[in-house]
Amino acid sequence: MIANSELILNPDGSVYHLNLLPEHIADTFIFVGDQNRVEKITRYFDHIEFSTQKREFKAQTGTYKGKRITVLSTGIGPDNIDIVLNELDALVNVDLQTRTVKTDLKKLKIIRVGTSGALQPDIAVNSFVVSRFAVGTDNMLRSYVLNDQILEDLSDRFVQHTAWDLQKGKPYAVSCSDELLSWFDNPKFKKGITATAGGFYGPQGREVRLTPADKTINEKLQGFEYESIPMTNLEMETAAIYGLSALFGHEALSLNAIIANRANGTFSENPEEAIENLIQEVLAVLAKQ
Ligand code: R1P
Repeated sequence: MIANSELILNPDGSVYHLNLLPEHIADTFIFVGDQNRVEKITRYFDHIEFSTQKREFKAQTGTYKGKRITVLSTGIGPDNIDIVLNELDALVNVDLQTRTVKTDLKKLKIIRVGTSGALQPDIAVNSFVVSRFAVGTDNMLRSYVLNDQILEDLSDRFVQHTAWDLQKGKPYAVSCSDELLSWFDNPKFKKGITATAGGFYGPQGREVRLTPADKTINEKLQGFEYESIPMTNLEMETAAIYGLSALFGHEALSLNAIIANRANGTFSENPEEAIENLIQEVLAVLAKQ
């Protein structure tokens, strides 16, 4: 039995941070970072059956062309992904009355619709990237016992290529879901490796007033590839989503609209339009599944 302190439930029985009950969620999720992006997606739904928000976690469940989907904002960063994946998994795979893990485990399908900075100069702002692999430099996943879905070879090569300072912890590498990737295997999505950082400024090599420990990190990331797939972009959630999904047994895929290009210093003149275009693409694909 899982103790009250380990899996915290609200007085109405909902999970502590997400404020959700099992009946509130679909098996298919769209994750977004920004809570204001949730309604940018659900405004296209046929019908919204449930909405809630606590802190940065806003959830709406409804149907799009008859398909039941939950759209959930995760806020920024891998620490939030730890909360989101653990609480969603508990909603489907823990009997919240008896506080025991169910024997028949459910697999969720999770698609991130995010924004990101490109690392390669030829990846234009306003284009889309799909993350074939993700490398997490954030350490969150290292708090768990890992399994063979963590790609040690990719991780080792990344450490070697970047001369990674292991005092910062060893980066972890994970694959996307092959099934979900097959849904988005089209030329509109550049297939790449996504680096996930545990912060926005220093952890992504940005220098405003403080000096990043590795000022050349982005050049190193730009030069990294694995199985002839280049490292394409840098953001703050994908590796954490892939890592926890791999450990729990859920299917995950991350899609990002490129709104900045870190290699040539450009920023989209209309990031909202870029994300809107990505939303349209994702909904069109989901409607066919
Ligand atoms: C940083 O501004 C945030 O934007 C990106 C990063 O991953 C980080 O969460 O993604 P979202 O637009 O999905 O939040």
